Amino acid sequence: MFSKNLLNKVTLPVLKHGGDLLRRMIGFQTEALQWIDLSSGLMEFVPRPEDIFIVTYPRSGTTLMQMVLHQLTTDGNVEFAHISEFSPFLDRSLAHHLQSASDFEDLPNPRVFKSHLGYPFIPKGAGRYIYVERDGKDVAVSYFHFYQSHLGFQGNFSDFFDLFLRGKVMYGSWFEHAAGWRIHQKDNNVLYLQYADLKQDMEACLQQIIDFCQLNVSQQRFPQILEQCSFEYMKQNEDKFDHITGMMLEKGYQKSAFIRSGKMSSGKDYLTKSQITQFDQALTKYSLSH
Ligand code: PPS
Repeated sequence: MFSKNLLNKVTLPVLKHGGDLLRRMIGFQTEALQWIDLSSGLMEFVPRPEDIFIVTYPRSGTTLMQMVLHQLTTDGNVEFAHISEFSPFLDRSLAHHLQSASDFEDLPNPRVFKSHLGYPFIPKGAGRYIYVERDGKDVAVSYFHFYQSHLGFQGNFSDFFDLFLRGKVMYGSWFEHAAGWRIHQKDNNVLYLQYADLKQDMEACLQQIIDFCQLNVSQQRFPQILEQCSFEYMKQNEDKFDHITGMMLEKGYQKSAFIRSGKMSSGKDYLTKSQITQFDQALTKYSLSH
């Protein structure tokens, strides 16, 4: 009884606080390491004049813009496993070692990248930047839901909003991000769009994007593009766009591979003779020693 009481009163709180502290230290180190990996990846990145960067603060219409660019640079194809195949998430790929700068060398022109980087950090070259700004209050709400559904955030909206206002969220202050890009909205290589305009007048935005990227797309294709970029279409095909599927595929995980074949004796057919011998030897050794 003495030891159980001691465990409850002393050891558990020490373990808990020690664990929290360790978690925070590891979190801090992980973030620092990701920043180092991202910075070195960005230094190795070789920009091309044909590059198109879709840049946003998170939750501002990035995925919609990726789909728009995919539609405008293909014949309307939707036969992809995930939109990140077409436009990789530059910062995440580099920071998490999912892809390296040299992997991007294999992509055909125009390469289209998704990024949430602030203006000072985005690779500079002769390429084009499409920045989408969304009402900051709407971003806060969308980001709060993302933090809850994808990042295990336990607090309520008020807790999140406080962090958001102080820029203590991933990609920092929305105010700084938007202001940093807004200064460059008139630059020749920047097209500055509003999420609200994409919602209210996508046709006009399509034309602006076509002109800005010097693409050859006739207006006859607009109805199909509008349909395939609609909220309803993308919601119905969510696994082609969502964060988790994208991340899993980038990490090399495969879809529909968990409930795989469910057959007996497939090991015998799959293993080579030498692998079967190795297995049998290990089994014999294990049986002898137990
Ligand atoms: S992320 O995680 O940063 O890549 O998110 P992002 O794609 O930038 O933004 C997600 C929000 O965009 C909405 N969304 C759309 N709106 C209109 N039309 C289409 N087709 C579309 N696709 C995605 C998505 O629902 C998120 O907004 P909220 O307010 O959370 O619904």
